[in-house]
Amino acid sequence: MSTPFVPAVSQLGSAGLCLPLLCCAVPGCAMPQHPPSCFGMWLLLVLLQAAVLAAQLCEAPGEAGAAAVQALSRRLLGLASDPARDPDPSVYLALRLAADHHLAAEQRYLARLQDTFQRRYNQTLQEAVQSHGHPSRDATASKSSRGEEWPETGRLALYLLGLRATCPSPDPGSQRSLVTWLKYHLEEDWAGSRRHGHPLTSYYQYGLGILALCAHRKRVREEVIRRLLEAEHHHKFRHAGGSAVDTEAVAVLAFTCLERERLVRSRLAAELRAARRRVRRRMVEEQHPNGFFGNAYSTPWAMQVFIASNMCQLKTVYGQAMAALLKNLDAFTITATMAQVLPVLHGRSYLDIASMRCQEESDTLTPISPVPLPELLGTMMVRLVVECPLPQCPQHRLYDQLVPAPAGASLLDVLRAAAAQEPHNFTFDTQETPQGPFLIRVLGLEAQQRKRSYWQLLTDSGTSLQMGVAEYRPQDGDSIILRLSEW
Ligand code: B12
Repeated sequence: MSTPFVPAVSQLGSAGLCLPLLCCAVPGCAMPQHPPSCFGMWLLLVLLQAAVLAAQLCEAPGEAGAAAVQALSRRLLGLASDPARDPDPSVYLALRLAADHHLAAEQRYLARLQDTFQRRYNQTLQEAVQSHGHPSRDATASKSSRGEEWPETGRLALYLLGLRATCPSPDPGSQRSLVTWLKYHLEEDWAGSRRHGHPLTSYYQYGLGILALCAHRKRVREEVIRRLLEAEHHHKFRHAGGSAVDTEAVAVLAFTCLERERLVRSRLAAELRAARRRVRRRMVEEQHPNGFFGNAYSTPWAMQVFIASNMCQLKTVYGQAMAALLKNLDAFTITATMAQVLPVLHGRSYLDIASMRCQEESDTLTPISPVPLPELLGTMMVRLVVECPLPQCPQHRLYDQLVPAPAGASLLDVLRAAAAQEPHNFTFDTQETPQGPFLIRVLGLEAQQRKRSYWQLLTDSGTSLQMGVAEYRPQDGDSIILRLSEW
């Protein structure tokens, strides 16, 4: 699989690159004999060649790997072409970071994203303050089902990263107000973290916010960066029921960007470098024997850290993770997880967004439609348990019933079957998210963002499920626990 700008460089041939190098090696043949523009050209070529080699070293190896990655790219394009699905900036990023493109479809997807975000952020921050006395959060913040409002740090950050990956780059003037809004959301998150000990959204979104501002070469207050650094240092990324890998990786990408773009003073840069090494070491030490860092879905994020540090040549570590992903590609069935895995399969990290080259993008990708799952015959029996161990709950176990459902049904179908069965004593609600339907209420008890509570999905052995209700398919005889937990 080749990167889009390979031909331009390789046409110049290795001789073009080797001559100046040879010249440097010969006594008396010093570079100053060459005019500075020639040296600049030479340096550019070396850097380009290095970038090409880096992406090639990091991408899925072999013909079979390339074919599997292309099939996944085509499936994501198929899903992205469906106008019934809300546009998601991560999907656009995955399309842009791929080796092959469907430029017209990408353009259409961008237009849909712009429509969504521009409508949300049509007022400048200043106008919003003037008309409401404070920024009108209605237009810009996410609302929970009960109308609680939260900063939209992560989504806006992903959208701004998407704009940075657009070819040709959109007019910077049009992005100025979005950048200001992102700074505002990040500051709100930072203020929240001082008040509550954690950002209002999450450290994952906080990290994305810093990364996106950095990719746009915007400075972030040192105090805001230090908050993320301290959180990493004090192991605050891990939360109940989840691993820290995804968040650690996003934070390290942000740190690497700040260092690379020289947006921080040298002392802080040294601390960010140390954090990057610390996280990388931890990832290597904690890599599972099966090759994953954390689980299948956090592994692509960890791999981005190695790509961004030019360390995919750590063959045993990176190669094992890549092999594990290729062996488990069928775990990536929904647009959100496909979009997170595709960049690394192409050997790219989100840091490559800051140096996208628009020339010679290959435009041959064609979409394929999702294949419907084969229908299984018969029924299965699933035991459904609802637990509420928090102090505000009336009792610990609130529900425990056997639920019959069609074989192969998703957990969501099982919940629907439970709600439909006599004596109608089970109720639940979900909220649509880019990751799929998120379970927010069970038996009238709502998970609250403000209290950082959520409905955790577990097996009866207490293992947290790695998929959401629409994606997970229980087997006959399984027990599933829905537990109101804090994260
Ligand atoms: C933070 C986080 C959470 C927080 C979200 C709360 C919050 N206010 O931020 C909490 C702890 C509640 C959470 C819960 C779960 N999570 Co979670 N979460 C994440 C994480 C680290 C970041 C998400 C984020 O902020 N994205 C950025 C924003 C801009 O994108 P977004 O799509 O708008 O994000 C929202 C939704 O994604 C939603 N959300 C978070 N997790 C999940 C999981 C599912 C299945 C759904 C439908 C929605 C959802 O909350 C986000 C914030 O509002 C991701 C890591 C990753 N690689 O994506 C995992 C991740 C998305 N979560 C995952 C999982 C498995 C879960 C759980 C199913 C775990 C469980 N067994 O209970 C539950 C969801 C159960 C339910 N009630 O439906 C997996 C999903 C894998 C997959 N196949 O889709 C991920 C990828 C982690 C991983 N590496 O395994 N999660």
